[in-house]
This record gives sequence, structure tokens and C-alpha cells, in this order.
Amino acid sequence: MRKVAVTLAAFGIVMCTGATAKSAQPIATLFGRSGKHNAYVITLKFGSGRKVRTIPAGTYLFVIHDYSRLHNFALGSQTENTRLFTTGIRWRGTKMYTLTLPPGNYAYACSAHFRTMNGTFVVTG
Ligand SMILES: [Cu+2]
Repeated sequence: MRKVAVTLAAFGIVMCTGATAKSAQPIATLFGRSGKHNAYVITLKFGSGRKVRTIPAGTYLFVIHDYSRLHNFALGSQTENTRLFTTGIRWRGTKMYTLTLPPGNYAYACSAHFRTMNGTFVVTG
């Protein structure tokens, strides 16, 4: 009985944070950038510079550079209609997030200018 409760509690924490992954090693590091030189530009790329379009399901380290006090970087799952993380629009700096992504469609955007500053990628099963 006690073991079940502990398991459920752990599951609850996982569901709330959206990240499972204390034990999982990231498959890759993905670099998000928003608003460099205050430009209305947002990107999500591999270390090689290639744009992220399709990735396999798994755990990823997101290194997010929010360069501007005009812009932010938010990531969400379109499939689950959830926001996974966001930086503050008036905040500027670098943050890292480790997320385990199930298959689905994902979108990133600047919340203040999401019509023009946005991108999508697909996580495959
Ligand atoms: Cu913006």
C-alpha cells in the first residue's frame, strides 16, 4: 500500500513538471534563441546549426538564450495543448531545461509576437 502511494506521488510530480527525467540522459542538446540584437527572430537548432524539424521521442536538454527584453522563448505541445516552459518577456538571459518529449507536434514562439516569431517541430515515435 505504501509503495503504491509513493509511486503515485512520483507519477504526480512527473505529470506536473512535464519532465521525467532525473535518470534519463539527454539524446541531444537543442539551442533556442530569441530576439538577438532585439530582432524579431526566434530559432531552435541543433549544435550543428541545423534547424530542428523532426526528432525522435526522448529526453532533450534545451539551452535557451533569451537575448531581449522585448521577446521571450516559450515551448509548448500542440498535441497535448500544454506549455512546457517559457522565459519572461522582460527577462533576458540563458536557461536550461531537460524535458522528455513524447511523440507529437510542438511549437515554440515569442509570446508577445507569436504571429511572426514562431516555429514548429515534430517528435516521432
Ligand atoms: Cu517577441
